Amino acid sequence: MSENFTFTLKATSGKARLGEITMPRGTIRTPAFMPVGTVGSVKAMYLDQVREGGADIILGNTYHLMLRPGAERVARLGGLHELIRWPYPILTDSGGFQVMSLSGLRKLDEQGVTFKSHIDGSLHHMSPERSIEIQGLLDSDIQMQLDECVALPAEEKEIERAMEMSLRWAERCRVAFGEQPGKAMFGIVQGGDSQALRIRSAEGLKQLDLKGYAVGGLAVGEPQNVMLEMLDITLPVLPSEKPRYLMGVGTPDDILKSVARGIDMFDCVMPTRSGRHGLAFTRRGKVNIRNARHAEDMRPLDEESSCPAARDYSRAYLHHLVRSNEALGGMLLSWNNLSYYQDLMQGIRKAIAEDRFADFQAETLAAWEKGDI
Ligand code: PRF
Repeated sequence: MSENFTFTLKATSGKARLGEITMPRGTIRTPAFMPVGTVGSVKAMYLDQVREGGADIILGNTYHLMLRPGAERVARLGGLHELIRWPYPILTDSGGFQVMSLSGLRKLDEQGVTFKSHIDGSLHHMSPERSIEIQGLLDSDIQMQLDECVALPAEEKEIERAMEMSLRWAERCRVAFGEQPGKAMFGIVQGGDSQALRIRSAEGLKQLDLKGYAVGGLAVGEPQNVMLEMLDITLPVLPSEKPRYLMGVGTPDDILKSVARGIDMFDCVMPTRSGRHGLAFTRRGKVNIRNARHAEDMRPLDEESSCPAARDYSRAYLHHLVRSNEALGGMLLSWNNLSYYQDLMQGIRKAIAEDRFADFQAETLAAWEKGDI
């Protein structure tokens, strides 16, 4: 296994890229989907299943883990990998985005962000340096800069202020991170729905010569075509030899269209969260298993799936479990959904290797649109 963090482009199909990130804890096949393990658990899943389903890397959250169990405590316990029993790569988000969406009272200025814990109301401060320090205490393999994500729609001035500050925070994070050969710190492009600001953000980050670049501030209220337009103008600015990560995205449709534009990494709570709410992803579209029409349907979700949850359990049983609020219902649907997402990524990678990504995209969306039978 590689001592260093490296990204190798193996093939392209149109703008879609097949690649591999190697680092001491493992290899990440890209395009990659990273299951979200916010508090150090991929909700309702055993990590063995997450791994078996095809995940090369999972995501953890600085915000949640600093509040509970605490970054210093995780370090004393041997780091996040040791604690949660996942020896493979972990990417941690920096905390800024979660502070904005979850914490109570918060104050954001050049120094960082002061916020109230959503757990016990206690007051905390996080600077760009402290975010990197926490991610180091967690022993995260891919660390994200602290940034400010503005929800859309927003005033251009407000988007510009947040983008410029995120750029200055990127520099501070880069200094705090220093040189760590087997690890990486990624910058985050901001700039809302403004083409000019997106380009400025990407150019500013490029100067910092980071190991990877994320696109943030999207899927925050804007229509899909705006998100895709932002990718179209941002990605050509970023260095092609570095991985690109679209944060918090998305639906299978979003993923296919973003891969088509050159995105290499994704994370999203969608497969696990919607699984816990009774929504199943299948090759033939989404199935709301709570719906009465499944009550006596003895067919599985997908008889051809590689996942036992999809193949071996009837819709009638899944319907009953979800309606009864049984934990097993959420477990089986999360398992099914993460398998669906990982199978989609595997299909994407194979299609790029065979230079038929556009056909694969069209076929996948057509089968999805034809709908459940
Ligand atoms: N910044 C960070 N994390 C994020 C986002 C962001 O803009 C998003 C936006 N889709 C999701 N997660 N740090």
